Amino acid sequence: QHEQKWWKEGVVYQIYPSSFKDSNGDGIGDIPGIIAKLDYIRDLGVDIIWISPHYKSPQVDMGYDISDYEDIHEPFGTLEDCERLIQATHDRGMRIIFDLVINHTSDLHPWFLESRSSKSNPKRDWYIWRPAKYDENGNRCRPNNWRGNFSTPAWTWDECTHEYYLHLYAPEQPDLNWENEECRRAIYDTAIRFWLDKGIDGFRIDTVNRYSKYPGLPDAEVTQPEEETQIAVKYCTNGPRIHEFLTEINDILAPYDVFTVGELPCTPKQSEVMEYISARARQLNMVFNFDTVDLGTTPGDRFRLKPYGNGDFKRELVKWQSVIEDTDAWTTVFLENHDQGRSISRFASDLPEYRVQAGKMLAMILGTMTGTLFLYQGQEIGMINAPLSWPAHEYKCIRSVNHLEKLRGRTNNDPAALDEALKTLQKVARDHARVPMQWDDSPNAGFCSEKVDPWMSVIDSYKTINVADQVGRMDSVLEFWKRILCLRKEYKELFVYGKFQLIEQDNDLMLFAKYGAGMQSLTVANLSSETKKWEMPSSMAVSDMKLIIGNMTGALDRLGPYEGRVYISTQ
Ligand code: TEU
Ligand code: CA
Repeated sequence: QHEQKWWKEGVVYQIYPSSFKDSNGDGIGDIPGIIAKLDYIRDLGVDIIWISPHYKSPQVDMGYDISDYEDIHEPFGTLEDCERLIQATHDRGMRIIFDLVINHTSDLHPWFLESRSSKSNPKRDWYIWRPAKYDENGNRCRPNNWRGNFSTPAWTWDECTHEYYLHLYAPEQPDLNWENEECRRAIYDTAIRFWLDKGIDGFRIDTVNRYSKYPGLPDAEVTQPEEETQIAVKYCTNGPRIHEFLTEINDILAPYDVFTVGELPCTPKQSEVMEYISARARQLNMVFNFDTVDLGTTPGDRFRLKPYGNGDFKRELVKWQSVIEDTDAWTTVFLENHDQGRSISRFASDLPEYRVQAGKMLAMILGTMTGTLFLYQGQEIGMINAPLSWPAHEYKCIRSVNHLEKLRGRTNNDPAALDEALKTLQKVARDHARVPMQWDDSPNAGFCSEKVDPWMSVIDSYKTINVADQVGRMDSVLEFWKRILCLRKEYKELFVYGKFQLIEQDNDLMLFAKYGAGMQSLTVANLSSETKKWEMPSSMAVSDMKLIIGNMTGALDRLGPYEGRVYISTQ
């Protein structure tokens, strides 16, 4: 049994500041807006909030491009507002964690401005600079063939000093050189210690496995010969020094009662993940594995979709449940964040006749799984993706915009190709999570004043899917989530810390048992729109298994479309 900790049993709620709540009528969410909604969040049953980057930033990648770690993005508020937020969260008995984005900075960070100013600048080596290569015809070439995460080459030529710099994301997000010790120390002081001393309770660590690059930065294998650059995941993920760096970070955190959750993209291998999450290894308290949310996409090429089924969904979702069983590692449970389409749309059905059911069904699965549970703003009311009719210009995320631009260039603006791309974006674009939070059915969904345009369009579904409609209405997704979170706390030995066992019946049915503190539970869920027969596993006595929550009232031995139930036996 795992040792009990506040950060294991606490439910985390992620807030995307730009899109949560605008308090001053400029169409952009802000910190006072978050403060105004803290009671709403607490009433949900949330224990910890995680704020996506609120730091000073030119917002090329929505704040994941930081130009000052110790200051606040102006439209979000001031440093005092931020201190008030920390205080107000604590006053309500909740905790708060911040995003730690230290693989790269903004190209407008003073460190990079200095670094790029001359080859002899003391901060030159704080970023990754390389001279050009030349081909046989004397043409200038990039140092290697890597492609960044947003469809563009990973190197940008700098006219000032005539060298290239590396960026795994946008050109405006130059990668810091973690090999440089002075640079690391500066990161620790400003991005980490500064905020720990302001009393925050931990960090969500952005793209945590990419600080250490493969020595020599070799060319990646050519897997897409039609492309000018290649997927370089292997050479910039889980590099040789990463655990040394994380040990340094851990030494800083050790005196504080805080926790870390690291983002671990492109790392499906169990042995590799264990090096990050085993408690003995003292690296991170837990990580986000991407196995489930990356389903249907290609590693390193988000918009190359491939088909998958409910069998794959189940396999990936439960993968880390069994891994933590016999080890000293801890894990996370989540289906949404600011980089993902909405879970109802991706993994169930957002058709009007099914979406409420589906949202509750997913809540029962997630709410009874072992690990720290993370919810993303809007998930609690069952928000869904923007519709297929959404025009290209509504997509604002740099990854979507670059993808469309590249495709237009390559296909000579072929409308059929654009249609195809929009279909892909409608499933997996990050934009679906970034539209304004749907508070009520007034014209801007209660996110901002009706007199301004929100920075990103609201999606029409706000008229039927919104907080005001759901609060206090017992059949709503929101009230359902509240009940689930209560049950999760009431039976935490079972739902948070329990031993997990998957039970196979129909491919479209997800059944799992949990065991803990002498109790057992059974979660059953129909992942399809067809009615399915199921059976109580023979190891469980039907008479002992009490139904504690469900989203339909049908026949005992069959499950309607997206129906789910949770049974429990306390004997
Ligand atoms: O994302 C890191 C990252 O690599 C993801 O794009 C990941 O591959 C994907 O979500 C897998 O499903 C983080 C932030 O979450 C993202 O918003 C930033 O754009 C990125 O880092 C750069 O800071
Ligand atoms: Ca505002």
